[in-house]
Amino acid sequence: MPQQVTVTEHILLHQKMVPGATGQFTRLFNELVLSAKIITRAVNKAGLVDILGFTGDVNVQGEEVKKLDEYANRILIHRLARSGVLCAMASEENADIIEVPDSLPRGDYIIIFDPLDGSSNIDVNVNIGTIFSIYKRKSDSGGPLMSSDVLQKGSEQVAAGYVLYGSSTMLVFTCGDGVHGFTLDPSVGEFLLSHPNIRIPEQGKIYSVNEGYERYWDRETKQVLAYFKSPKNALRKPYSGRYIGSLVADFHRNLLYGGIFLYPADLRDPKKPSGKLRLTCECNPMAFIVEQAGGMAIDGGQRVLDIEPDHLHQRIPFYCGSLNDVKMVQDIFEEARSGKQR
Ligand code: FBP
Repeated sequence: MPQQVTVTEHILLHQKMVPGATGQFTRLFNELVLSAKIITRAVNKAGLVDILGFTGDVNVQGEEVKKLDEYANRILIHRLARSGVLCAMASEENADIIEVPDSLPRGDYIIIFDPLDGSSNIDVNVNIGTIFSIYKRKSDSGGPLMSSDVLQKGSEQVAAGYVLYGSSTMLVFTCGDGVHGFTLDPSVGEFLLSHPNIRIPEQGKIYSVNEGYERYWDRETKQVLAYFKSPKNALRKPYSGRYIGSLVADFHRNLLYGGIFLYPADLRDPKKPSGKLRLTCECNPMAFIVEQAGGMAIDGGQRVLDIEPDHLHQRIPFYCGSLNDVKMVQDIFEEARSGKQR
């Protein structure tokens, strides 16, 4: 039986390769891993305890808050604040930056997270996830925290990842040295390396989009979908359509099999002209992971990781996955912008 590597071992090995590493990152990651285990326990027995359904509150996104979402958010904020290495946090569920209490030691790291992604699937036992994105503050440690410390471009991430709560619980992340997947072995309570150096196939065969919104898309976006459904595409046959409705689950499948996830801008809600997904806590971490795995992520024009966030809950159109597929989307939009006819 090959020796199995735990996630802590992997992080310690990575830390050795970082000049001047202080161990702060390992402590932060350990609290993230512990939070994932606590949330997994609640997700696994959700139907047996009073944790399904709504809390009755509405969050900063204008969405009704799910009890499990609120629970996961509370666990993450509590555990991460006790890592002793953070100067700030931000969550999809909280309107503003979450300060670390004065009573607790602080450090130079910043973490942004979506505590429970795929909230529409929570009550029906379909895969959901937690997404995280880690930065180092830019301003002087001794001085006041600046909003620019939290609103950094995705290309400044030092690490990003997700936990997938599915038939097994997986932790997939990058620290800028490739993408690695760990599976939780409940019998030992450890995340063990199961998917080292994940590479996304350059040519995809799956498209993931909520086609129910097609009538609200512009002409170019409809052309993009027509390409993936056409037998004249690079695959010489229509791609297979797969959509779970949890970004983490759709992304994970496409990362392993090859494909593209699309959440276009649409005209449904004038208040959300740029689509639904959040740049800082959903798109940036997935873009960092997919690029580290050999893929690509754009907002229909530019590289997601080059976008300067202008506020914490900014939404963007999102196209993410296999290199050839996302490049094709970029070409179709560029041609449309240059007035060329397809
Ligand atoms: P939450 O983080 O609130 O769950 O929102 C994000 C999300 O659920 C993604 O996981 C998923 O890809 C998308 O919204 C589904 O949206 P829709 O129901 O409009 O297809």
